[in-house]
Amino acid sequence: MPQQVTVTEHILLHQKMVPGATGQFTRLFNEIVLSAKIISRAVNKAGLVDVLGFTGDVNVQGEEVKKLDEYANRILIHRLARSGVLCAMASEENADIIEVPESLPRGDYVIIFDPLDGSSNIDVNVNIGTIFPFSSAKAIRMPRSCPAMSCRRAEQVAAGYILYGSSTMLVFTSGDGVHGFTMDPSVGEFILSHPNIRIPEQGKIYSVNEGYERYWDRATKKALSYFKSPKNALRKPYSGRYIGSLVADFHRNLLYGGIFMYPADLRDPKKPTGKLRLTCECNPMAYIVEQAGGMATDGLNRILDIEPDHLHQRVPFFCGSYNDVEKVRELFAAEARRKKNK
Ligand code: AFP
Repeated sequence: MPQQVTVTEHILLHQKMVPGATGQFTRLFNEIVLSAKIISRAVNKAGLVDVLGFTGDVNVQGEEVKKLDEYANRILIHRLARSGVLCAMASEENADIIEVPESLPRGDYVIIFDPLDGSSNIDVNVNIGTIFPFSSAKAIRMPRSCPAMSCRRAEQVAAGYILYGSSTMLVFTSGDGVHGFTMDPSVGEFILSHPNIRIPEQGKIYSVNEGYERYWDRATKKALSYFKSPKNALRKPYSGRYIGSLVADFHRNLLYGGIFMYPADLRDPKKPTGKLRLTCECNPMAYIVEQAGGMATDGLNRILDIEPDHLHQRVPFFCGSYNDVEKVRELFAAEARRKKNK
């Protein structure tokens, strides 16, 4: 019988190797795993039970809240608050920090999550995901006023996502490589299926909402034309693939090689720096992609070096295979020089 390592076993083995480990990380991770199973069950039954459609509310981002979004948010808040290891948490769906009730024990960790990313795909049965970075508050100044501050790479101790796709997968890193686990529904466990994921250095896919090209800056337009040109490093045009669900687009590119782009655009004056949120979307994906050998930038800066100035800050995001993201950086640097010399 093949050896089957569950995610819990994997985490416990990891805990044994960390001197002075208190078990808090393991506890928090177990709550994430349980939440993932509960959300996955609801996602799999969507269409049969009353979880499709809108709640009628509008979230902090000004977006209409989907019922499944709200369900996933409630599950995560409920489970994580009871983990006993958090000093603060925040969700993409909530304007402010979510307090752990006084009656519950607290610990050294901070977690920010996007409970159900890609929610516009829910009602049409297309892949969606949950994203979570977490940080240790021990090593840093108390971040209660802005846990976003604690989710910079310097303090980020783990990041991962759950992809609700043709199967449910949990992919995460705690700083020693990226590992993927696939849910075996017959035993209700995530089993190690993709140890030590490495993103190909040279990609062959670009993922971007090309419909908005007319609103992009010059460097982004140049990047797109590079990826579509037969004179690029691949010596042929890249394939365009875009699901519109960050977790799914990211996961495909992580395994096959490629670049995901959500650039700044002038479409919505309220979001001139793009759509994706630094703390709960870009930071965790940047941490994962770097651990897998790739790169993530806003065009000029490494994503993990950007200091968040508020919880729901948005940034332009270019993430994926090393050579592809490096090319984007070169184009942005050249454009910055051109502007300076004008
Ligand atoms: P929704 O949660 O509103 O579907 O947004 C998903 C998302 O945040 C991210 O998962 C996608 O990559 C991106 O937005 C898609 O945005 P566009 O629809 O503007 O391409």
